[in-house]
Amino acid sequence: MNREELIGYEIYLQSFYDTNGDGIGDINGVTKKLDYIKSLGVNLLWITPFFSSPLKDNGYDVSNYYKINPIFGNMKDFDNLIREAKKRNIIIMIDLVFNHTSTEHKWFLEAKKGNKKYQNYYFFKKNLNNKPPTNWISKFGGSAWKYIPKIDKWYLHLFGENQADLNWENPNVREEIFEVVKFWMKKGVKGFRFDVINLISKPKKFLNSKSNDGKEFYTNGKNLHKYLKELNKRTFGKDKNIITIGETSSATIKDSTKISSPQEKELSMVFSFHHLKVDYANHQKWTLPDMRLEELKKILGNWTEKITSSGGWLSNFFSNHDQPRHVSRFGSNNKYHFESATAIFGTYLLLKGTPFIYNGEELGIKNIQRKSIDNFNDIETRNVSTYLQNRFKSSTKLLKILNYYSRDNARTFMFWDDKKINNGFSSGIPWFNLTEQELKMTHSVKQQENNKDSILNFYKKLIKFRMETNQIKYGSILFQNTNDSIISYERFDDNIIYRIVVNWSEKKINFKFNKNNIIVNNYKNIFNNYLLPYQFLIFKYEK
Ligand code: TEU
Ligand code: CA
Repeated sequence: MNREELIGYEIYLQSFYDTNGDGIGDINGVTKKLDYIKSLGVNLLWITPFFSSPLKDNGYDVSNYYKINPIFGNMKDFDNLIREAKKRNIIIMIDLVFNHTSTEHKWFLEAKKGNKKYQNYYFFKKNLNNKPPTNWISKFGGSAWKYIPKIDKWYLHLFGENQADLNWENPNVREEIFEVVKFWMKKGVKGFRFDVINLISKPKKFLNSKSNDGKEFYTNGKNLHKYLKELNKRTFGKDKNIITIGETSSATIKDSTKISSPQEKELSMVFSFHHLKVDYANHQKWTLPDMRLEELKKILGNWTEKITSSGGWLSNFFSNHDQPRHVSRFGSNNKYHFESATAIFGTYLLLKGTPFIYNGEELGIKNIQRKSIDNFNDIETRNVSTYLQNRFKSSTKLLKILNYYSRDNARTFMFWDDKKINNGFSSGIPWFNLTEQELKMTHSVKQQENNKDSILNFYKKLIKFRMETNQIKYGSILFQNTNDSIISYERFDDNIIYRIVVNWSEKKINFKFNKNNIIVNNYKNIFNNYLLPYQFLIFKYEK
């Protein structure tokens, strides 16, 4: 399938569907719901990591790349999933985490014992003056180095201390990684997401950082493109049907274009995150949100136009398992819930690129509210909160910030049937606790399937429209200069123009248009001189 024709969907495995009553979503749960996924119009299914793991970061800490964690199922279940997905023309995309391994991976266990060969699989540095080798900060808070007294050395971990960074400079490490990819290719996997892939190239010398976090030394490092080319050539590059996505936070337009341009032979596309930092105050995630819509418009326009016109390709999305639920973040939880959920979806679905839906957003699932700091589940939120506690005098403010950004928001389970226990997610006790009130916050799949005016049915209708419309799949894109809270762009070829107009606010906005050109609208009534709150419109014009 071509990149233009793909509709992606991300499944957070432990929260999707539990088939054996242990409270944890599993591989068989995905297989059971393939018809649902198909009914949405999805043909590319990304499943978060299911490999052996101590689950300190919910599977992004892999201890064996060749084995399936028994809580998610076994190899037979996986083979069955691949087979059933294939019958429905759905590509399964697995999530490979190669920037780091779990500290329980056998390579790390060897290294920890003093084995030089395996120490060279990671970044181990001699202890000089009982201080970390550099001042770099882990993305989950605290120093990026951890000391092991027994061998008197420090190792690098850009994420949690149980996630040790792999040394891609070591050719043996790259060989090991290629073997893993080939193993899953042999199993018939046709899609790979590469976790934080633009962090893999580390510097030769480890120096102190002026900005104090070290990002400048390892983000889009010197050998990134070289390694991606090698990975491509040695593994998936041999199969034209394989789709690959790089998760590349903080990549530049230039690097993203290069990574995703077919002639460069690196990856098929990238996930960029700049548009999801538009509410960070002072470029800091853990602050009270300060939404800048102008910046969002600029980034969406700039990135999509520049990258796609130079041959590169983006995966477009507003939610994933690391982000707050977008309807709560950028839209409305109450009065305009339907309107804002459909408006945000329409904004990104019709962009040039491959759209990615995050499980539950098609129901309009909302953020949750933890009542106390101790109630958070996610490792990032927990770590970060310990470092933030001294910065905030009031714990109410800190709790507000944590509730806004915490990854727990994204990890709530799917609502299949509100008549059933745990909304049909599991017959047991879910790994993720929701209050009675939270269980009622959004209608389930079953209820929305039976309501033609639901968010879910709007998703289906719009996906169908995208799939049937060449100008949206293959056409050009041009953002419009709009003031106020309107996001608008055109998708066109030589004959037809579609103009997408979205009101990203709760205000009515003066805006004149011809009703006869409207082909999609998320309201029943239309006034031709203003846009209603979160109104989403598609106009069609013949050239
Ligand atoms: O995410 C990388 C990443 O950039 C986010 O975790 C980000 O650092 C965080 O949300 C910023 O505040 C990937 C995975 O998607 C994530 O789930 C993993 O925890 C992380 O890598 C480490 O593997
Ligand atoms: Ca289970």
